[in-house]
Amino acid sequence: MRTVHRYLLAVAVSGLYLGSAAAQTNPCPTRPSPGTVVNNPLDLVSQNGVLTAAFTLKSYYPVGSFLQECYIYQENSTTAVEAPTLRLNPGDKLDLSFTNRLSYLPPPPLNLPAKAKDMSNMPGRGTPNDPCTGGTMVATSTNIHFNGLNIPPKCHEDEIVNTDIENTDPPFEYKFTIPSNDSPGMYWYHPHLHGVVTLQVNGGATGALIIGGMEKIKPQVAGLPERVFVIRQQFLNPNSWLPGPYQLTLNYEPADFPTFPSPILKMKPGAKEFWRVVNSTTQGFLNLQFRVGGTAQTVEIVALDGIPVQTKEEVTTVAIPPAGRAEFIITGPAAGQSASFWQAGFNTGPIGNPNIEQQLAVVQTSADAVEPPAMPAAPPPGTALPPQRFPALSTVAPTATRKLYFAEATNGSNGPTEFFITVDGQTPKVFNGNDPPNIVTKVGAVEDWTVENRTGETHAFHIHQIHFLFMDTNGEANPYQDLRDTVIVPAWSGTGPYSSVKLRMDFRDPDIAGTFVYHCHILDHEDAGMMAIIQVNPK
Ligand SMILES: [Cu+2]
Repeated sequence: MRTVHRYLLAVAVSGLYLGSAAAQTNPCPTRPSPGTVVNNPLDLVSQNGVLTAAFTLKSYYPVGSFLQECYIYQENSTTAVEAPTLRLNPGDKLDLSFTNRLSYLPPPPLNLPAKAKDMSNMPGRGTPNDPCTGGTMVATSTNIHFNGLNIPPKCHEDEIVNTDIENTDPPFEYKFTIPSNDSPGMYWYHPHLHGVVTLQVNGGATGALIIGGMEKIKPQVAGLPERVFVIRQQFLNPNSWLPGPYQLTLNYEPADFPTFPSPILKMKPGAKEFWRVVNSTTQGFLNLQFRVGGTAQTVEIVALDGIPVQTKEEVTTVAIPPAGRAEFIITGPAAGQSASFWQAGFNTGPIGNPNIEQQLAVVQTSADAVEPPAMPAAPPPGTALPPQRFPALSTVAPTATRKLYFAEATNGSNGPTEFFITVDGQTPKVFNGNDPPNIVTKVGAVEDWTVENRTGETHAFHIHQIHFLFMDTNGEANPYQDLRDTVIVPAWSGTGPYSSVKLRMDFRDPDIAGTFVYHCHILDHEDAGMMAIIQVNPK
């Protein structure tokens, strides 16, 4: 039985005031200062096929500054860090013990009448105090989504519609196995409880997850220094409902030049490096460039959304929607040349929010620069490739075709703006986890979906549990025919045919049977209703 969240506004408001009236001290590990060297996040590496770890989620909201939400590893220790990178190999188990200790003092401005109203309409949830089905959601409720992983949509694995973890004991246990045929690549984790996702991701509760073995599929990365970049976005209004000032951060270091000096990357002259970037912003579309002497350099794409690319893909601008990942090889500047890492800016359409150009980091070269650890060596020639999922998706005949569309209403009955993702022919409705699924299919299906954008702003289509073949945009073939779990759906100009993307969805894996979601990964849109449910029945 499906249950959903009730968001009782009165409870939520009173729940904001936890603890005493005394000023809160910052429980989060200190974040790096502007203008300092950028380091990789701490790596937690699986041992003998298991990665065991414990996180505590805490928050801090200093008056007049940015909200912080931190996944703390080794709390109460001098080596406490936030949001380490989880590193596992195909077939490994993750055993993550998670404790929610969110409290808001002072409360963040939950000035979202549309959201609150949407959620207050939802029926009550299931068994109280069972994080898998029940309890009443409050502002400090949370859960974790493992973005991009092709694992079961089950409680304690990767289920986010009903899983609601409160600030109580005992810890909640996430336990799952990385499929043995999963691709090496970059994934990420973040809260995904409908209604508070924007708030919590805005506070920085995000981290990377890397499945090892890229050098076995893409030997060109073997031995290269490996950098892990988590790009986040923080709004002064942490719900970022209204467009306002925001700051990008690179591994938590402010990337806000010229207000602050830029983050620093130390490199050896001419060094080739393997960069792994996750866009964990709440709503930022990134056009990444590595510039030498002011000119964007060609970079070689190795993987997108955790899946190694099929064909040679060389670009000067790496476009990543919110939630997307890009892994690529850069060649550093010669001694004496200037170089920098940029968000080149992204036009999100006539009514989209600004995504302005921003220098993310500057490179300092020296022969004795300390580089990050290198990727493993390539396997000996002739070694068989590890098994890969989504085989030959481009040649599979689809079992069904569907059309979906993004739409917005500015005069809806539920608030100033409603956000929808709708199956063509159904009535547009904001997300309600208690509604019947919008799409029902079964294990084994391979479906071609056209996703239209009927609005004047860019959206980011994302689906849980699976990847899809990204076939075309506005009828133009994607030259790389790569696999994604998140894709840019361009803004519609307002005249002529709607903008659209065509995707081939792969529901062949029996392990992903169940109920899960697809949505816009602009998190404000998701929180405001631009999400829907698909049910994949067992074969
Ligand atoms: Cu959207």
